[in-house]
Amino acid sequence: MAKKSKFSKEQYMKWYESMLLMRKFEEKLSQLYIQRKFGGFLHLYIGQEAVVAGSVSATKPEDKLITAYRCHAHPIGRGTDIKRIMAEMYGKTTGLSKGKGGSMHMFDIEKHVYGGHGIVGGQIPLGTGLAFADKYKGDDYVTLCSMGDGAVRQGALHEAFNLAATWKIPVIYIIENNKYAMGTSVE
Ligand SMILES: Cc1ncc(C[n+]2csc(CCOP(=O)(O)OP(=O)(O)O)c2C)c(N)n1
Ligand SMILES: [Mg+2]
Repeated sequence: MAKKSKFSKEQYMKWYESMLLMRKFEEKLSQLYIQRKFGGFLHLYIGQEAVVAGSVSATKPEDKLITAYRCHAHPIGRGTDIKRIMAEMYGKTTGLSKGKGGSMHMFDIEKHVYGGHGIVGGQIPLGTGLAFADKYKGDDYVTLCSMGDGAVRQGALHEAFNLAATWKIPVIYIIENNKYAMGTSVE
């Protein structure tokens, strides 16, 4: 007999809908990029959608999200209008970052999404600082600071982890090991 899940059917449907929207949106981005409709970089989150869908449902809407350059799914998971994400891809002023960032720099402060960072590991001390601010102000929030496996060799990671542990900063570091540091295989 199948083991009964502790999650409701509605919850599973929410996760599925969220992941499907992320997937379809990025498949469209991929087509548009090949057609050279917009410039810059395009790093897709295809295959990793469950990480955002799951962590968003496990946190409060005010808890902060910060990540590297694979950042289209994070605002989608928080319910940002995908038109604003698309506008950002096209460099329009109606885009999430006023068209100044593009694919790697999606920010939606109202939804507590703090980017979108192109410097590998750059978001680690920044995310630690966001979480420190909450602790300093006495707010009961947590920051989810995501990074790729390729970011763990950054010196700033060790400094940030050390401070987070010493000062008991409310931050959760999520390391998404997709077996590649972008193009370089772990093997
Ligand atoms: C400080 C810094 N060094 C090098 C690069 C070039 N670079 C871009 S992506 C990347 C690999 C990152 O791998 P990972 O963190 O695993 O992310 P993934 O692309 O696998 O999601 C590197 C070295 C960079 N952007 N920033
Ligand atoms: Mg990686």
